[in-house]
Amino acid sequence: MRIGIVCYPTYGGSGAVATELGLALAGRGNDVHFISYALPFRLRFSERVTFHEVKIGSYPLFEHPPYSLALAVMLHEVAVKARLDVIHAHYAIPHALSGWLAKQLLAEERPLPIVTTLHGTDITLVGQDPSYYTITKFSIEQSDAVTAVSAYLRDETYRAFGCTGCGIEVIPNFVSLEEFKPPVERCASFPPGEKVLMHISNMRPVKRVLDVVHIFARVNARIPSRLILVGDGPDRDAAEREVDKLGLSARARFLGKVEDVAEVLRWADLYLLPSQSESFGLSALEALATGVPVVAHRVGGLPEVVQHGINGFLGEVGDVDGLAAGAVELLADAERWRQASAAARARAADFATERVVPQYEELYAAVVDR
Ligand code: GMT
Repeated sequence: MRIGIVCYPTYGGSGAVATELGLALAGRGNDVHFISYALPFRLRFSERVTFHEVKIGSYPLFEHPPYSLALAVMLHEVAVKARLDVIHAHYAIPHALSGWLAKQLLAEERPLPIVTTLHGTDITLVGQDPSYYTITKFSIEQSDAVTAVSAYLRDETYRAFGCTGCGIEVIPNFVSLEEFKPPVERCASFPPGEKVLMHISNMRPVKRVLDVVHIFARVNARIPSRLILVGDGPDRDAAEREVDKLGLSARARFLGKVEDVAEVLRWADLYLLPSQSESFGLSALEALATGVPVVAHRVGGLPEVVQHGINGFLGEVGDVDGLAAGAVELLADAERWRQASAAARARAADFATERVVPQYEELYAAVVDR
């Protein structure tokens, strides 16, 4: 099939999922066209992948150039030139609406099915903002098919937007078990016996990065450890200041944005994701695939990924002491950690690329044949 994928190119889960999906679809013989305002951060060359950069016309009258319209025009242009069978919009705002507009532009010639995948903050935060609510509801309901990355997000969409007629299908995020896999041997960069705790995110407030620092401080007081923080965003400076204030600068490293998170994850003994809200937690799945147990909050879709007491620990939002205790329990006993690590890798297999990507292909075929 000829598939158009529209997503954010920035360092975050929805862009990562969209990009890995496109690459996997190309590897399975589909022609994939990415459309965005910049090259998606995880996009690597692939013979059957093409990137189309959205040109956003500017004019002195515009304080905010209308990206949604420029995107719609580009989607229509690519749909015509590349004879796209379907457009897959990742993250409802504004991608689902731009897809609907492109569909209208082509309507007199032929149908152009729009599949929308809901990723999280498009529903739980941004979409419920009064500035975007009605158009988010409209664009979801106008999509030819809608998926959500977790049952939690499907149910939250029904609760917050109605959309009960949409028949939202749950297709979870996925992970390459070849790319994300346990290390052959422990990373030699850290002193023997010390544990490595890790967090990867865009460090927005929803990620509660200060909790990461406070959990680490409590763990380090019991078990000599290191903290690796990957990514960048609005809360990074506050996290760095907190690390300094707690006298932990010698034990914490801020790597900034890293493309090859698979390699970095292989350094870790434990992954921390104490988010306020998390529709799925792609980074937690990638940690599990690496054999790294996960300590997180029992929120959103995380309980659909991390199995408390088996391959990780799930606690209540704000219970830093509780999450730290869970982390120590996983790290203090080598055999306990080994069992959790093996269970983490086994759990990740439930979300392997080979199991999930065909579900999207079946969905595309269903909307194209409709
Ligand atoms: O995690 C982020 O803040 C980025 C965000 C996004 O909108 O790109 O990620 C969302 O989509 C990911 C991929 O489906 C999910 O794994 C994340 O849980 C979700 N983030 C939130 O719900 C906060």
